[in-house]
Amino acid sequence: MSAVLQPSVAAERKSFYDRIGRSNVTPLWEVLHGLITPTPNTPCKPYLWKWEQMWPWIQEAGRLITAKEAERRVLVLENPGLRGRSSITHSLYAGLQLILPGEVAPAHRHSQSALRFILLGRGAYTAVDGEKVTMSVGDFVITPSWTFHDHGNPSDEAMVWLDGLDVPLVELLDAQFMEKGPEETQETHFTQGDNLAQFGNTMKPVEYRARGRTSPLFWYPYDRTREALGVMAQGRDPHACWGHKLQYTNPVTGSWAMPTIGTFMQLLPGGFRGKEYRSTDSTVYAAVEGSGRCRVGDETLSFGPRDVFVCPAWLPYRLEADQDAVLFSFSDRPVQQALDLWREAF
Ligand code: GTQ
Repeated sequence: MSAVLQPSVAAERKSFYDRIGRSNVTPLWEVLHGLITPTPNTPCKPYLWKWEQMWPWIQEAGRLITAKEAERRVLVLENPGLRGRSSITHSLYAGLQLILPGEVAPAHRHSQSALRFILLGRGAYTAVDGEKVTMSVGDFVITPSWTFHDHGNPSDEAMVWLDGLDVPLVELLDAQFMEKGPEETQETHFTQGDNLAQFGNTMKPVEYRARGRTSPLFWYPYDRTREALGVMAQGRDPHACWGHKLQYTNPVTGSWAMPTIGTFMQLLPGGFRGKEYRSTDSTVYAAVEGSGRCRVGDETLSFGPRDVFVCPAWLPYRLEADQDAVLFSFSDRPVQQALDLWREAF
């Protein structure tokens, strides 16, 4: 356009933009097509973090700083398209947290919601508002918004989990609050049997009153999830795109387990060759069992246990499995659905 523009007109426009710009005013027509795009224009890129590369660095971090000193000893997984922003997708944060035997990560609370997905070890705990759960590989654990939480590892093994938080989303909305706990570790009782008994059996205590949208069940043990997927895989055909896939729910409402982060577990049967899929929620995957590939854009991300990878919004991808593969995943789907923005295509 500017090639055919008369130099005098171009100069007049420029001078106009400069004058109004000094008062914080700008012409829409110069930016419109970058703002309102035909399809999502995410800065998020596909990427794979291999466990075999991460594990030595996690151990090195363990030698360099204590959990107490760091407050949270986490290596942040930064999307290559979002460097410097502590983001794995445009709306979500992810990191690998290490807690060594005998360590404590002190209590704090924040308005950001957090999930833990356990990658390595067993026997460390997280305490949420005075209730403590011990975690094992494959468990999904929720820390609801504004609940005090500390982590500790009384076991004799290192424990590593994937943290997923809605940090960038809460930042976008300027709704961040955070405070340290009155004590480093909370007075707690172990609760997991009790929590699962109350909310993990398609029943709830009659006196239960919800305090928010987050699931009152905050520990989803892997053995139950894995068994469910195994039974489904015996009795039915896999979906052409996603195999056998379950979403974690709040058992009281039937809705998402967390208000801002959708969480899923899926089984891809051995030999599975998924059809192309895309959705507007950029998705973080963590492999639990088996191995396979995600073909996304012109890349092939080959995953095995404990690898983490990300599929950006609206970019078509296909999932493949060698042996039975189990994948945990999370995204901002609940937020998009609440706002009538979510789309998928396959
Ligand atoms: O465990 O509370 O990865 O507050 C980042 C911020 C973990 C946590 C993270 C956090 C936490």
